[in-house]
Amino acid sequence: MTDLHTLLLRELGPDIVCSDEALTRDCSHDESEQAPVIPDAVVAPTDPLQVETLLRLAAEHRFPVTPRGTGTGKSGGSVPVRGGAVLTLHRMDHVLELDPENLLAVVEPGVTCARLQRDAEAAGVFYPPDPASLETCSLGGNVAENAGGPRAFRYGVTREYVLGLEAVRVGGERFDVGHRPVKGVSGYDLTALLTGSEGTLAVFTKLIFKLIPRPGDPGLLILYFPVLQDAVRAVTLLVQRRFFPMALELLDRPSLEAARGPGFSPPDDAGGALFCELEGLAGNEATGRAVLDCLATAGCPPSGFELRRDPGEAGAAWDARRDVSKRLKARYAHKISEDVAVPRALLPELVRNVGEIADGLGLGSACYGHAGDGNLHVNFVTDGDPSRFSMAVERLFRVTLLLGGTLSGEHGIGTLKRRFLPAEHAPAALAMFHAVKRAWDPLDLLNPGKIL
Ligand code: LAC
Ligand code: ZN
Repeated sequence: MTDLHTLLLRELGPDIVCSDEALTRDCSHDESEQAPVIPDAVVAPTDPLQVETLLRLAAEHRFPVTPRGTGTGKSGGSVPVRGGAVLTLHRMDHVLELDPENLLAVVEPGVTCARLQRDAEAAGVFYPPDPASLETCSLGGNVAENAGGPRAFRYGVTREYVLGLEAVRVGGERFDVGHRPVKGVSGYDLTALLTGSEGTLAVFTKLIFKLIPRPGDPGLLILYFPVLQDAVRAVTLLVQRRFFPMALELLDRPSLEAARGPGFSPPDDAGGALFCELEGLAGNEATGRAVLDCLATAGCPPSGFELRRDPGEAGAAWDARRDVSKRLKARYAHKISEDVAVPRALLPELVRNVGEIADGLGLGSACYGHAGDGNLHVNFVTDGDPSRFSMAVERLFRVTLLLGGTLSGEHGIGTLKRRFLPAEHAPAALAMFHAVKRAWDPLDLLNPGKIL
């Protein structure tokens, strides 16, 4: 038992300070390549007052605190790399308000994304953000990472839905930021600053989300292309011709092979595919035909397609798509996964470069994800020596930035990409990042070792 564990046990009690080895091990890692670190103590509050107490003690005794949702992050954001306490918010999981009249929901940070989606749907409204881990990921984590997902293409990322929140700073002070009306420009937008701050500035204890009216039931048009470059080109062609599906996702051949299973069997000769989610089942056939005509006219016809209107069949394909990351990991001895984004029309350039980088270093690659947003999960894979991954990633980032892109579309910087931050941001911007961190957490106790 560590000294910190003993201190916290005395102050917060055994219901809140966990002595369970399995939970402590869970709190040592996320879903990224970041190596696990066992924390000195794990605190699992059920009430904001306990969060206040922990963050007051952290300032008094100067120990690090790493906030955590359910550990589905992809950049090391919730790994306690400097030791100290992990603050796991999974027990604060109440939906406090669901208000279809005002189109808003107020929830605690441990509520899962899927739970809010289901509650919203039952009330006849819609919460669009849909990260692949939606069944298990927590909304607190979604806001901390500004999570995306396929539907960000039409509806935008988590940021667009956070109206306000309640947070606690190191020292234990709890306060509200933002507003409940959909509009509000009173003071600096601290809600926007905290969204995507990766748990480095404050801990969320309550979240106010905007909801929207429910769209028509979706169907899924899957387009198969003979070569990957055609699938990639089709993305911009469709957008240029004003098609605006709910989601527009790309899978290259290795990703299609990983996704293959009982509910999803792509043709063997497909070089790439697009998942095009269409709104309103009644209009699906007509829209589907219009998409196919449009691509044929533009000289980029798919070699095959499937229209899945049945929710079970569409759901099976989406399950396969959401599982690609895990299944790729299982197929290769080593995989490193990146999350770059470029202006959409430059995706063909990005994909061409990924192929060249992988070939040049004798690695495999797999690209899939949110092509409609110019955001691809680029994976380098090998069953041999993974030491060339770092060179591959450096080259990938160089190309991405030359194309006017960004290091991370939705997974965040965390521990894994922090050394590359100066490649993307000017010294003056980095100095402002540091100044912001100092203003909120001068002792660098809250989620240290992340982003900066
Ligand atoms: C996905 C996760 C990895 O899109 O972001 O599958
Ligand atoms: Zn993703």
